[in-house]
Amino acid sequence: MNTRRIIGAAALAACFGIAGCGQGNSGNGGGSAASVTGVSDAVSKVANDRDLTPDDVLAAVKTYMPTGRHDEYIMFSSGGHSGQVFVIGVPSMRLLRTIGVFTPEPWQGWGYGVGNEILEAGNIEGHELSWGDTHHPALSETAGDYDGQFCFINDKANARMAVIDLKDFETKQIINNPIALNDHGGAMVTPNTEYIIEGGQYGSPLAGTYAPIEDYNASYKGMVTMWKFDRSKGRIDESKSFALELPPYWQDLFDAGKLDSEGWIFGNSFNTELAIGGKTADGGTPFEAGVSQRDNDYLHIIDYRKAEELYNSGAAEDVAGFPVIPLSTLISEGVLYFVPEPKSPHGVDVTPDGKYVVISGKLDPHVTIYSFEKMQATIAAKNWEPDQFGVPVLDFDSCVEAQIEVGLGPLHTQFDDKGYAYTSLFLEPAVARWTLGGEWGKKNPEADWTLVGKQNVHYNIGHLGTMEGDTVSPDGKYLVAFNKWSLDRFFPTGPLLPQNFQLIDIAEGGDSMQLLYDMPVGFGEPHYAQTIKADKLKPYEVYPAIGWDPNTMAVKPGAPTQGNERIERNGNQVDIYMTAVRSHFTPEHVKVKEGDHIRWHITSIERAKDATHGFSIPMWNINISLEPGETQTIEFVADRPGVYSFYCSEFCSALHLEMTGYLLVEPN
Ligand code: RUQ
Ligand code: CUA
Repeated sequence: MNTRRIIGAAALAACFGIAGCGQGNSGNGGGSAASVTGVSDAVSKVANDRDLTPDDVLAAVKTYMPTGRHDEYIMFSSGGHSGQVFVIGVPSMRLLRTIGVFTPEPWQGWGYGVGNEILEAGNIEGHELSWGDTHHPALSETAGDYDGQFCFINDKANARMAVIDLKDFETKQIINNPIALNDHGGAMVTPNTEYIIEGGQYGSPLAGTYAPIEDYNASYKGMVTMWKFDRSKGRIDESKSFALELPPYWQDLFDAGKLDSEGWIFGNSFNTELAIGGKTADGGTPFEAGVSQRDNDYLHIIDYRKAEELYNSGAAEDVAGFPVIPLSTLISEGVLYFVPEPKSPHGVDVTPDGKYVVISGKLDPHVTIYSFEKMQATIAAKNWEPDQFGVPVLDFDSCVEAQIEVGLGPLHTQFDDKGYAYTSLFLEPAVARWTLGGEWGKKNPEADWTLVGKQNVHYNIGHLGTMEGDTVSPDGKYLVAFNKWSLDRFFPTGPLLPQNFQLIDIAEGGDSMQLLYDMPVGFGEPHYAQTIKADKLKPYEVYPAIGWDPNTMAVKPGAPTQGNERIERNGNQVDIYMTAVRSHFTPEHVKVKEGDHIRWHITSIERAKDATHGFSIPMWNINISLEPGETQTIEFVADRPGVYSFYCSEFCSALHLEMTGYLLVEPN
């Protein structure tokens, strides 16, 4: 017999706590009770026909979003190799928006007329980069809580950082790190977003210079960069940013201290072996083995406020035009400490109260929890031994609060509102739920620092994210597992399979997690996501005024407006002032001469929500999106004579196909 088919209406009704299935509720004269009763019978039939269990039906009810209703949370996910950021509603797991960041994105015109200067600012020494490997989105914080204003994201591949303004969900800035080769430990923010942290990854000579790999210990460096964020301008201020030189261990992730530990940042590292890889025949040890020889690596404990003072007092040295505080200064001034951490660590996560730092070693089945207070006492007591670079290595036992065996391949940890922590277990693969100690530990009934439950995931989980899980007041409620392998979960799309975001209900305590939803992710390998309560976001519905420049977030002086559309010629410089509104461009004929330098200014004079126009000039690689009020300027040289029809590429109105015109390039 098919065990699933045992569910009858009663079992299903139990799934709908509100349904009162079979109790009648007659006489109520319609409204919800009567109709829900009816629905339950229908649901019962569908569930039987589709071979669904009561848990399946419950999961569906918990995630289904009726038309017109909005999700409670909004998740900002890295897009991995796509170089973008994806905006996803939780719990429905519906994709709401792609934000073009490091990679051109045609629908928004990102790189096709919109944002070109921002993308070009990310080129490296004249080399155009048309992709990035986005890893860790970080939402801006005020007093340790997401404030809904900005989102930052790193490009691990090319050591770049981007700023997205959540007023219009568009990228406003991309900066290159002038001294780093790649970054992994970014983006993380300090509790008031004074700084965006960008740790490096693989040791390298600073600033793209050359040094033989045999000189690794002396010439290769590690580093972490502190990018100063100017909230009023909504930009990173490079002139107030600085870096710290670290030993050439491979710095991995970072996290900022909060509350008790505010003013400090914590980063882990691997390859404290200083392995340089290479072939065994040449006396080398391949990286995989070489970087895993020691039992411990080093958690980096950094007093960034003290580093900031040093930078302000001129203690930084100039490396390729960028201020770097030398390692020797960090040591002598008491800015940098280490504490041993278990084998090949990966995640480093500060608890919501800021009192503890949780480390997971990929090759150790425990999470190790360090007490910030104990670290400080150990520093004060000078209970340390120097490492080979002279950095004080604090005594492990004096700093550790607890170790919990959670399972195989622990990576990252997140928190909820009930004093639980959740650690991803890459190898099992599962999510482990365990209890915190201290005041936060009192929020749940179980003993402190204890494993209380596990939830299998499918498969090979990397990061995981709870709702507002990196803040001083996480909401918990749901957890999303960011799984790297999906294997059998979806229809196989050839040998390249989607990743799998799995939504898990964590609202109840104890061992009661429920898997709710699988979201196939077919766009690169997203690493991490942060999720914010939707009502904290206050995006524009339309741009505030006609002629709005999203680059400056202000009205652009001289932007085309209705009634002053024109074409101005000055030698071979031609300025076109055009407006767009349903369903025409003005002017519709644009006549220029071969070789003219064109500046095409175009404003959408729409004020209606969602009345977006596109503006495309086929054959010229131009395709932009004009949201209501937006103005853009496109520049190109009309070096090909001919007749070209430009058109609106967004189905904006019944006469959308008529929203067109001619660009006539007269031959010389
Ligand atoms: S990390 S591998 Cu965030 Cu686990 Cu990039
Ligand atoms: Cu405007 Cu189509």
